Amino acid sequence: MSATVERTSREELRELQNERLRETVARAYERVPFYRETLDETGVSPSDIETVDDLRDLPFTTKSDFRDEYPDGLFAVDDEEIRRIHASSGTTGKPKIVAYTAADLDRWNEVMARSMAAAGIERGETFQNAYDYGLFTGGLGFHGGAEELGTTVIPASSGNTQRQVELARDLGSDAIGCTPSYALYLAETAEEMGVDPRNLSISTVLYGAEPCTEPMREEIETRLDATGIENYGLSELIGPGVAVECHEAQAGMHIWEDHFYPEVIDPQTGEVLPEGEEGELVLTSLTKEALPVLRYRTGDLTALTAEECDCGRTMVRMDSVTGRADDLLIVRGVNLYPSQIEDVVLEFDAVAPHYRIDLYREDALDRFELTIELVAGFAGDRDRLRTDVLARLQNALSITPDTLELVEHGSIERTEVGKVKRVYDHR
Ligand code: DLL
Repeated sequence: MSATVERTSREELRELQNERLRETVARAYERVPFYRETLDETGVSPSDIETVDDLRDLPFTTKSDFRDEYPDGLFAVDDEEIRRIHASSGTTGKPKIVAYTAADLDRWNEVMARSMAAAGIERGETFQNAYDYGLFTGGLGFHGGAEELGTTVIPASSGNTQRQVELARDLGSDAIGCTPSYALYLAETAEEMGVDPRNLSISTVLYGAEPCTEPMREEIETRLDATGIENYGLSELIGPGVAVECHEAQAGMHIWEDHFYPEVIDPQTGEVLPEGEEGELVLTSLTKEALPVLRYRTGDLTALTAEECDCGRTMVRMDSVTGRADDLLIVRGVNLYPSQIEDVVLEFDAVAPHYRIDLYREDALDRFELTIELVAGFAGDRDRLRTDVLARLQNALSITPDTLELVEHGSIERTEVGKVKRVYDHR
């Protein structure tokens, strides 16, 4: 299916989704014992699911289902049909193993090429792929899309940052794909090498795989003098290639709804929420062969809008992920997402986009320590800055840390490979 599907009418899109959903449900029911059992238990037969509106009758699939069915209990094809395996970067417990048939890989390349084109990257340009290659879906996912689109791909993978700077400079990379924290690390490394990152030819940073607040995006755009475009995805559904911002509007990420059907639910009750309300994103794959997923609870918090976008694409848009349902920190009874803290502290020009949160329990009480980093060459009044940051936190979040440490630029460890870790819950 060509990119014209991105601008099809909502009615035509709905028809396509309904048709694909019926095939997916039938496939999952026939080939995956897990789905057969859960549907039978719920009393739903595949023929009851005629349109996407009927999805609400289906039970959710969760991360623990992936864990229980480890490694291949959710696969819907025989081993000989599988062309590739990836695994998710689970921090605890077993990784989630995911599989692709040849047709799945083709579709993945297609949605990735569409994502890169929507980001404003063009055929013939040079794309530096600094997502990690290997079991993580980022590296090979972007690689396939970049080739499909017709860019020259530099398979740099993550790490080796000085060499990445040299590659970008010497080969004239037009765009780079990486995590938002890595984009900043790259800029910092370039500066240390005496290379002004704003003078690199990179004009698009296609970032994703980690949360990124608006102040963080601004920092990336300024430091690299480039446009920051966000993309979202997860291994369980495909990898990267689920949603991306368009460069025309940069106003939320278009979900490739011809392949992934989105719902947003109240994470407590499971009830489907109306458009515009924030809740947990639930996704159903519409074309996956090896690993069809029905109503997968992503754990990611966002809101959807079907309002027309300036770019002319009709596919719904999701907001940046504000946090994961399981990132929620309950500190002295107050609900807190790390991104809320990031939003507040990065408003201060004197604060660099690096911070860490440490939580301890002492005598049955929570102890909350926040460490923030000063920008290079900070010469202002630290006590004053500390007082101002504490006041803003209290004002915005009704909580202040027990200690707020201001550290010199470069003191907080950087992440060169993989996803950044900012919260250390020692409780
Ligand atoms: O991170 C796929 C990916 C690769 C997306 C490269 C974008 C770019 P997983 O390792 O399975 O797959 O992790 C998926 O990462 O459920 C979110 O919690 C988080 N995540 C991904 N993109 C974003 C984003 C890849 N733009 C999990 N903002 C997801 C916030 C994101 N979180």
